[in-house]
Amino acid sequence: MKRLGLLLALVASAGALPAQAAAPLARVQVVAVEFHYRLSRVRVPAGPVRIELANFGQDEHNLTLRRVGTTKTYAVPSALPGQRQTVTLRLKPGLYVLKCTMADHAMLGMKARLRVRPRT
Ligand SMILES: [Cu+2]
Repeated sequence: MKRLGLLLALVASAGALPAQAAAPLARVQVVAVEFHYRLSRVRVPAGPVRIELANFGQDEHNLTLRRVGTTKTYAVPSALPGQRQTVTLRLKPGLYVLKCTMADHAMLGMKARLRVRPRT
């Protein structure tokens, strides 16, 4: 009986460790209409971020993200009117520029900024 108690204590403490170490998931919703984005928030902590593109417009829209000073571009697949697309990215601290790459949408105003701040 003593051994069972010890075993249960070990299992309980082992199970608690990963939960403390994992960074919580941040979420951002980006609503797309002609021709701008509306973000649910403009700042998120670094780490895993779930981005949902919700197309409330009448044209097809997509979303790309690029951290200022870098060349890597993350892409959220395009969404038809009424559709949503979701991706989960692991973002480093910095300023990200969001753009729609459909036709001339970015030039017409489909641009936004997202600040990813260091996790404290
Ligand atoms: Cu667009």
